[in-house]
Amino acid sequence: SSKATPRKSVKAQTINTSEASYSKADIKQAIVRHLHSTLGTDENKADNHAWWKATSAAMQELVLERLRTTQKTHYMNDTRAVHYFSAEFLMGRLLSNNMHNFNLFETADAALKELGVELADVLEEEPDMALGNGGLGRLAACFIDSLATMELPAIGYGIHYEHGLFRQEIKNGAQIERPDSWRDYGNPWEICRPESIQEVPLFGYVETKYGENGRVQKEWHPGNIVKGVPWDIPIVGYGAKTVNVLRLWQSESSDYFNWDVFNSGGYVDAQRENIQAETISKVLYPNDETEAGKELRLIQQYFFCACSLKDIIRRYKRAHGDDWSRFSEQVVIQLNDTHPAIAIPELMRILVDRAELDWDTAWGICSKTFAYTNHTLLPEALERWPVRMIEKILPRHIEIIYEINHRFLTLVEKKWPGDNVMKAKLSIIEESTEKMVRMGNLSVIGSFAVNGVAEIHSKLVKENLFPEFEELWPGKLTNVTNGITPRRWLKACNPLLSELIGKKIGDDWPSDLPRLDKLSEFADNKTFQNQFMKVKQKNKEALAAEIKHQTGISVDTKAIFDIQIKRLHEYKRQHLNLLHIMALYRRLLENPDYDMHPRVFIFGAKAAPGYTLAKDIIFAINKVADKINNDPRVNHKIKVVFLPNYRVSLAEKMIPAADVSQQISTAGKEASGTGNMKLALNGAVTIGTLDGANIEIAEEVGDDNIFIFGMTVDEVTKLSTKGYNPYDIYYQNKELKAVLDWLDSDYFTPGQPGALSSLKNSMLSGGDPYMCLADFESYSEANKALDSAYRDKPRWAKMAILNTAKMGKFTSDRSIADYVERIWKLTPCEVN
Ligand code: GPV
Repeated sequence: SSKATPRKSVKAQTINTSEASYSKADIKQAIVRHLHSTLGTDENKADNHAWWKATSAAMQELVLERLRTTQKTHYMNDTRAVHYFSAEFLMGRLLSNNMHNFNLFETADAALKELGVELADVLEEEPDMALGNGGLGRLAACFIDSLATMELPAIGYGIHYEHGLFRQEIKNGAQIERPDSWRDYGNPWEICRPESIQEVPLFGYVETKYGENGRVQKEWHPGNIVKGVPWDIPIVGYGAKTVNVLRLWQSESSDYFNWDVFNSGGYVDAQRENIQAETISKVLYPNDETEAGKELRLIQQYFFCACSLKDIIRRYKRAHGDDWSRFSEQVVIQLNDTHPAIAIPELMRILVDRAELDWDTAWGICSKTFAYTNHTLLPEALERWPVRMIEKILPRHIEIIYEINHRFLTLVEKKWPGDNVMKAKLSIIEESTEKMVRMGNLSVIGSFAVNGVAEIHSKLVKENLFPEFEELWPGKLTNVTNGITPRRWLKACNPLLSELIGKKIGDDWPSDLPRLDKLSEFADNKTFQNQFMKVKQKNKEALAAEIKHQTGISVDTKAIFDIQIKRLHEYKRQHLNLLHIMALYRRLLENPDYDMHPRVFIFGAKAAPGYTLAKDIIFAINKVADKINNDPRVNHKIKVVFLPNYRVSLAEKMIPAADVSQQISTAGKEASGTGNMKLALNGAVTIGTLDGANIEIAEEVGDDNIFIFGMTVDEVTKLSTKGYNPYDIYYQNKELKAVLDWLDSDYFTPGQPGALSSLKNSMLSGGDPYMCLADFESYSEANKALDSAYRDKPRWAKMAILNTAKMGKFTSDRSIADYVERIWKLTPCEVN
C-alpha cells in the first residue's frame, strides 16, 4: 500500500514557552476580566453563554498575539503562500479546538472548575460555524488546520454567509428547514477588517477603445458596484506556533455609485440590474453536489473571487510593485471544485485590461497560478452556466472566456487536425440549445495541476471525465487522497481514547499520525483489548444519553452501534441501509429466534430542501424507526434512531461511539468520502463498497478488518452497459420483494397507504439508478459476517484497534504534504 510522504514531523506539545501562554491563574484572571469588562457581567450573574464568551475572549488574546507574530514573519520573509479558494468552510466550533491547539484544554478545564463552571457545558454554548454543506466544506476546514499546523503560509478565502446551512427539525418524521443564525449573539473569533474593504463591479457593458498603435483596449462599465467587507477568523495550528487566517467576505451596498454608467443613457435601462448588495452573502446554497444554475449563486462565486484576488494583488504589489514577473512564484491559488473557477477569467481581466499586459504574458502568469481540485464525477454536480447569464452579470468575462476558448481550440486543432467532434467535446462552450460555459473545462485549461481526491477517483477523472486533457497535457492530472485532522477528529472529540493511546505510545501522534501503527502490536493483547473496548463502551453510553435526550429513544449500549452519517443522497444509499433494516425486521417477525446480536442503526443526514426523494428517504427512515422501536416483538434486537440536525458538533459526539461505519455508495460515485476515515480512526469497523477512499482504507487495515461487499466500478459499468433491470432482482429475491412491497402498504404509515411508495418506485419503475437491488444480497451477507464477528469479542476488539492503528495515512497533514510536494511547492516558515 502507498505510504505517507516522508517529512519532518511537526513537534507537538513544545508550546507555551513563549509569552503566548497561560497558567491556570492567568486563565482564571483573563476569563473573569472579560466577564467584567467585555461582557459587563460578573461571576454571580453569568450564565453558560456568558462564560463561553468570556472564555473565548480570553483564548482570543493568545490567538491574536500569535496571529500578529505569524503575519509579521510571513511579511518579513516575503513567503510564497497558498490561497485556498472555497465557497464553503465547514468549521464547526472553535473554542475547544483552539484550546487543544494551545495545549490549554486541561488548564482551562481546571480554571473554570475553580470558578464553579463546567467546561463541557460552556463548550456546548458555541454555535457551529456551518458555512458549508458536507464533505467538501469540511475538507477545506481540515486543510487549513493542517496548513497552520505544518507552519505553511496559507490563507483561506470564502464567503461570510449570514446564514449557514439550515437547521434541521423533524416533524412527524419529515424534515423541516429552519434558518441558521450562527452570529445572532456575536462571534468571538472573527475580526472585521474595514481597512481591507474591496469593491466589486457587476453587470453593465463593455466599451471597446482603440489606442495608439492599434491596440484594442476594453473597458468594463459596471452597472452596479458592491462592497466586500473582510472578516478574519484566526486558524490556530497544533502547537500554536503559526496562526493563519480564514478571510471571509461579506457583501454590503457601496456608497459609491457609478454615475458614469447612470448617465450613459440607453445602456443603463438595458444593462443595469438592481441587486440588493446585502443579499449576496445572505445565505449558503444548501444543495450538495447539484449545480443550481441560479444567478445569485454565480454572483456569490464572482463576488468572493474578485474580492480575494484584489486582496492578493494588493499584498503582492506592496512587496513587488508593478513587476508582475514574480506573481506566480509568490501566489498559488487552489480552486476547491469549480465554484471559484470564475477567478481564472477575473485574473486575466485584471492583467490584460487593468495592468495592460499582453494576452500571452497574462496567460503565462494565470496558468501558472491556479490549480484545481475535482470532487465529483456526478454529472448533476458539474457546473455549467448559461452564456447569457454570464454575459449579463459579467459582460467582460464572457469575452475573455471566449478568447481563452478560441486559443485553446487552436491547440486542439494542432493536436487533432480536423477533428470537430473533439473540439466540441473539449470546448469550454457547450453548443446546446442554450449555450453553456463548462466550468470544469475552464478549470482544467486554466490550471497547471488538476487533482482528484482518492486514487480510484483520480483514475476515473483521467479515464472517463477528462481523458483528452490527459492526452493533451500528460502529467497535469494527478491524485491527492483526502485526509482529516486528527486533532479535532480524535484528540478533541475522543478524550478517553486519546488518553489511552497516549499511555501506550506517547503524545506525539496528533501531529504524526502514522505513529498510531505502534498500537498494532497490542491488537492481540487482552488487557489492551479490554481497555480499548471499555473506552468504546463509555463513549456509547454518552451517545445513548444524547439519543435519549434528543429523541426520547432508549438504546441498549451492549448492542452494535451502527452509524451512517453524511448528506442524504441516493448515491450514498441510505435507502439500501433501510432495506436491510426492514429485512432484518421481517426475519425477526417470521422467526422470533432469528439469531442476531442486538443492533442500533443510527442515522444523521440533511437533505437539500428541494431534493424530494432525499426527503422521502428521511421520512421513510423515521417511519420505519417508529414502528420498530415500538414493536415489543423486535425492539430488544433492533432500534433505529434518526438524530436530527446532523452537523460537525453532533458528528463529534457520534463518531467516538460507533462500532460500525456504513460507507455503502454505489461504486464509482463517492469521490473519496472523509467520514469513513473519521469513523475508522475512532475504532469503528467499516462495512462498505470498493468506492472512493474505502479502497485505500481497506488496503491499510487489510481485508480481515473491513467488510467489503457489492459490485466494483467495473462491474457497475458492465451491468449498466448490458442493461440493468431491477425487476429481475425483485422477482428473484423473495425477501427483497416482500420488503419493497411493504413500502406500498400502510404498515409503517397507518392510515396513509402509499406514503412510502415513492421510495419503492425509485428502485423499480424509476430504474434504481444507484443499483440498490443489485447490491442487496451481497450487503446482507456482509452484514451477517459483521454480526458474527462482533459476537467474537476478542476478534472484534482486534479489528477495532487495527482500524485506529492503521489510519495514519489519512491525516490531512499527509494530504497537505502531498499538495505541497506535487502542486504547491511551498516551504514551511517557522514563526518564533
Ligand atoms: I462536487 N463533495 C461535497 O461534499 N460537495 C460537493 O459539492 C462536491 C463533492 C464531496 C464528495 O462527495 C466526497 O466524496 C469527498 O470526500 C468530499 O467532497 C471532499 O473531497
